[in-house]
Amino acid sequence: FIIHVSKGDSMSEANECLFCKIIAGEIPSNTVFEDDSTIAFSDIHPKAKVHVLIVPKKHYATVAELAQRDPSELSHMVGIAKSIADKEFHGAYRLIFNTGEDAGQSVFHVHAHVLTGEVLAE
Ligand code: DGP
Repeated sequence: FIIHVSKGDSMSEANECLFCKIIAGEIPSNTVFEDDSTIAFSDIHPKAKVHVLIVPKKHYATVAELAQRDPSELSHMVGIAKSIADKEFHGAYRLIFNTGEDAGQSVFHVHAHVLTGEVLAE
């Protein structure tokens, strides 16, 4: 059979994308926040005491694409990061968007890494 992939959906969301599967509930995750547009869950390989991934439910590959196509979602994600850090570590946190394979991006569905919960080394 033929899978029709529309322009912009380079990753077939249902079939290929790991984070789309987590959003769909097909793969379990430790969800710490969810609303209509966004989900946040614990990273499977934590690099700090609290390491959460904030993920838009709509599939965008990178933060650059998100900033162009849905800037209000990007600022919503920053607000969620702040509220997680307010709860976990008096509002101190590190927010990272790995962008491109050579910068360490391994999942091409945009996500913000929130590192918090402890004093972070440089
Ligand atoms: P990046 O390398 O920036 O694309 O980050 C991808 C992150 O996703 C990485 O820190 C590990 C995490 N990760 C990969 N697979 C899973 C999974 O199945 N569940 C969860 N919760 N996190 C995952």
